[in-house]
Amino acid sequence: MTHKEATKQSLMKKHLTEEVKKKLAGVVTPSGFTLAQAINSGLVNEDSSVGVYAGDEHSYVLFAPLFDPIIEEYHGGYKKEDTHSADLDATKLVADSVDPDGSFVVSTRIRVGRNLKGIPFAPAISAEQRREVERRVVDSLSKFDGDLKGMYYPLAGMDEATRQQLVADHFLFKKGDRFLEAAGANREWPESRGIFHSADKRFLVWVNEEDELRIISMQEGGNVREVFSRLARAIEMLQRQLQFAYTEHLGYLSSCPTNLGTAMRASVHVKLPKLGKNEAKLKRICNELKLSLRGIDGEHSDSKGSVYDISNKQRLGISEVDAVNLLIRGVGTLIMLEKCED
Ligand code: ADP
Ligand code: IOM
Repeated sequence: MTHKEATKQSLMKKHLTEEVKKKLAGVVTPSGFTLAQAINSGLVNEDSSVGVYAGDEHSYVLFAPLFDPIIEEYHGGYKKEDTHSADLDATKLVADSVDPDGSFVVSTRIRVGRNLKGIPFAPAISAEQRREVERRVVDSLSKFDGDLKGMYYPLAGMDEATRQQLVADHFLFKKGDRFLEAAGANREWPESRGIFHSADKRFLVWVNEEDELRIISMQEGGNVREVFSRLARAIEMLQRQLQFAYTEHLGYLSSCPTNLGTAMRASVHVKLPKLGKNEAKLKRICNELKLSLRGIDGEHSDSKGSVYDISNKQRLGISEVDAVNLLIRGVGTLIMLEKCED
């Protein structure tokens, strides 16, 4: 089953009623972002799962009649009056590894999204603001040392073979993503986009993709405690230098409502040859475990060689520790089921 075959109606289409359309017609945020821009990605891409983007932090307030029900449905019933809190204490994880036998998990990756306070998000940012984001982020990263020390590689001027290799090795974002294109997030490509990474590529930061920062920790195998600890250290270092868009209700603000709150996606690439024979059933099991199923090349891709990307679905109203513990337990269950299949 391909990604496109598996997609149902987007949350945007489900919640964009005639009443909501009427209420939001003519609403414009201070950065000039409109409802038409917010929903364009979902209208152009029939296989969107959510289909809506925020242009700035005001979008979540001004377009609340559309965003609130989407947020509630995606993030496990999260309500208007709920508040979000963080917990990045790696000692609270329930295990060191998602795969103690080391037979199923190929690699583990945890990323968080962040946007700078007061600057519009990718769909509404100007070229000058994007340059400012790049300058401030790269300046902060240049102060990192030890295992987090690295170099920034701007996309503009990067040779095509290097770029393609970084994408193929799962380190770099894709070029020309059609969902981001329709959201207006690919304007002036590739200006002010790039990737920072440490020498061993276990710590990486994407600059100016779907969010202004994607802070990433990854490594081969299943040692999730190591991955999480490295990420927590990096976030703490960046937080000392940069102020991120944040509210008590929505946590860290992101351009896509799926990434609010922790803005964290903790994932494993896991080999499931037996369960993978029935992808519809595997997807149902993942849903029950509150996990998302993706293909091997990121969102909207298909599995290759029975390797799947499994991650926490909910990111808001749950702490970072809880999100990763949910992954540890869920992947444990999947591995157990895989072993039981004949
Ligand atoms: P995001 O994780 O930022 O939401 P994607 O789903 O598009 O974005 O994934 C970005 C890249 O990270 C893709 O190349 C994907 O294969 C890679 N990736 C995700 N999880 C893992 C993992 N556990 N191990 C290795 N690569 C991974
Ligand atoms: N995060 C975003 N890329 N995605 C949820 C798009 C979609 O399928 O709607």
